[in-house]
Amino acid sequence: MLPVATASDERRRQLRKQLVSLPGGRFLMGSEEPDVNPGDGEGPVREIEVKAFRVSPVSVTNAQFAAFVKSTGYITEAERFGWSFVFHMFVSSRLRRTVTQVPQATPWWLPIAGAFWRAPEGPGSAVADRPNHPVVHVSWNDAQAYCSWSGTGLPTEQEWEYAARGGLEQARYPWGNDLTPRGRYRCNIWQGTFPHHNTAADGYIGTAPVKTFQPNGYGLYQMVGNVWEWCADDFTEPGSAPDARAMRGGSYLCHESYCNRYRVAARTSNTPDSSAGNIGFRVVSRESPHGL
Ligand SMILES: [Cu+2]
Repeated sequence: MLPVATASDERRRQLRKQLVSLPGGRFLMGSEEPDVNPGDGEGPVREIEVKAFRVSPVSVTNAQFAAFVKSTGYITEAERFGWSFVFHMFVSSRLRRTVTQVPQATPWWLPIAGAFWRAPEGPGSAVADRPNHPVVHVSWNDAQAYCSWSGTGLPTEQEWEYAARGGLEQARYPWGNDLTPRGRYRCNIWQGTFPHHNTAADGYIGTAPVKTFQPNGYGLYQMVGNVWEWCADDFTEPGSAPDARAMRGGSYLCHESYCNRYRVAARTSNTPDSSAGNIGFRVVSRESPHGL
């Protein structure tokens, strides 16, 4: 008897089919720029060889994550813990009154009961009008569960940076060295005075649809800005949590006055069970596309 292909199988096949093939090669990884956050371990610049792989042109979307949840019944860590971090400007005054403690170093992150991927600003919010926005409030563990279901994996930091650079050597951004070439915005970050006034000059205060702005030389969208993307690797820089995992690309909250981690070489980390309204992920496959 032939195995019966389910709707879920078809979904997963479609997900893998959209991946972009990148040839293997050597590239210069890292940065030694002087304005780099010293503890981030971006340098030294070194030559790295990566094998051929395929990568999603976009971050995993709400619609894609919804398909995974529908077919598996998966419950994210934010749902199990009962809360997640929401940026203060997106929290209603009613919900704000329920917050008793905020993180000292980052008081703009409010722990909101009932916030999770389908209710990104807490109870009463929804993603029905954001199917093509990146899924957020997903932990590294949640991302791994999605990868297992879809037959994909999280990129290593080497793969992520190779992909993000889009074939340019040692450029600051996926498109070159100028943040706004000819006055045009190329990514979704913060404009204005962080953390209280966002002019949204790039068009967005929060997440943007995943295919916003021009893709890089490899056809990959929003490798920087929009949402942080989990990578497979442990993050072992001094001062990081003992179980920390690497994140790359920066988010819609990044601003040069506070954190210039929307450069391709920039890195940060979080613990594998952490979630927030600006953390998502993108998937890769190291299998031959002919096996689909
Ligand atoms: Cu940042």
